[in-house]
Amino acid sequence: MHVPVAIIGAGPSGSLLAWILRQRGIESIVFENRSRAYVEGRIRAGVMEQNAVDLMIRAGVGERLQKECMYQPGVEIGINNTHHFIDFEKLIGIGVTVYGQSEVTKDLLAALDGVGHNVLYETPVTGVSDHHGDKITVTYEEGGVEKTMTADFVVGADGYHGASRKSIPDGGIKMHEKTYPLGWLGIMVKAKQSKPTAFFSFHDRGFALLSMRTPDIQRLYLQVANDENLDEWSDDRIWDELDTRLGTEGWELIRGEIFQKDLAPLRSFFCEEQRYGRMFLAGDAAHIVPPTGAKGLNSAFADISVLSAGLIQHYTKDDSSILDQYSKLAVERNVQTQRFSWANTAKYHIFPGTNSFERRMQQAELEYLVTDETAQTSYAKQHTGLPFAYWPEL
Ligand code: FAS
Ligand code: PHB
Repeated sequence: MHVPVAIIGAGPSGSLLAWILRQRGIESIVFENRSRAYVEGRIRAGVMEQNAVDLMIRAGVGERLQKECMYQPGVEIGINNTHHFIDFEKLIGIGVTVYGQSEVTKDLLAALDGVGHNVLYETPVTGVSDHHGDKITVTYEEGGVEKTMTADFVVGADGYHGASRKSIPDGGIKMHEKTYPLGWLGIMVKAKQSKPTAFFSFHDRGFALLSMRTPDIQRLYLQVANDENLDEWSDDRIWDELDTRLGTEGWELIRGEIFQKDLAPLRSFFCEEQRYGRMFLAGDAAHIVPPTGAKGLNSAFADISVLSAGLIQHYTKDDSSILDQYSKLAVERNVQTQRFSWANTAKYHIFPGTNSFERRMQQAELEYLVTDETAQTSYAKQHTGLPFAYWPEL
């Protein structure tokens, strides 16, 4: 069996790519390791840059997003229990959008299902070979039977732990990685909003973040150790700690039923190339950022915007000029996203082993941010997102 494009992973990257290519009549097959329910049920990102929202709308899968999303004109920053609003709208005329990644994934998989697109769930890819051949080969397991097929191109959209990047021989591409001695304890809560926008808080006891999914579902995070034992965190202990790190005079954090708790270790990782022969890497398969910049999903969509533009041009105009720039353009944008996420993580978290001088300087960094309009404008530009180098012709 042979297809033009074999996509590994039906997360936001893989499913959006399959959908966009299909709009232009380009055939693809999507391999997904897990069941559809599992993929849709994963709680991850929640903040979308305007470019990511626009890409969903242009691709014709933005209807529910536009109805149910929450637009945020800025963010609130906390510095040891003082609260400060940074008004992105006033500074640069644009804000961010809250719409859960699980909702994005549901919309994309429903759209693909609606047109009977070939998404093979519970069908793990176990290997990729002939990267530099006339055709590239995918080995996968279907119903416990090992099978192979070929494609013109493979897109590795299978996340950090996927098979695609692992199929590249050592030294095939350069990679950079940093793991932080930090984790985020995340909770999903049934409660009314306590703030109109996301609220990032620096506190001597550690970082805390208040975010949301809907007016009635809140998403909150506490900085903990990256190997924290969640059993030691009762609901009351979590709420008390959130109150301590987020609280201020005259403001109340509204409590509610915690219906999910999770722990995410913080990591920075990226590849210096996002192409190896006939295989392209996109999204978390190529780069991971600590969530402090809310960039994970948005960087994935930036990759898909350029890659889909390149594949469409290749198949509809027999011109590979965009495709040949994909790796360079994707890495250029991602390096700046890495820098913002790393710098934000350094600003807000309390690192083991830092002394009072270093912490005072972190606080001073934030005090400068909340008092200087130039610094706020730069922050707003980075938080709302860098441009997409190319957009698919749809
Ligand atoms: P994904 O990891 O979403 O999707 C890859 C898909 O490939 C998965 O469905 C997987 O099952 C499948 N797969 C893997 N191996 C396979 C194989 N061998 N064969 C077939 N399929 C295979 N970003 C934020 O901005 N804010 C957040 O709060 C945030 N929280 C996060 C929390 C966690 C725990 C994680 C891991 C990430 C978080 N992110 C967050 C980042 C997140 O949003 C990612 O950037 C986003 O999921 C990237 O999407 P994909 O590239 O599609 O990768
Ligand atoms: C979220 O809503 O889950 C979220 C928001 C902002 C971040 C990270 C996560 O920086």
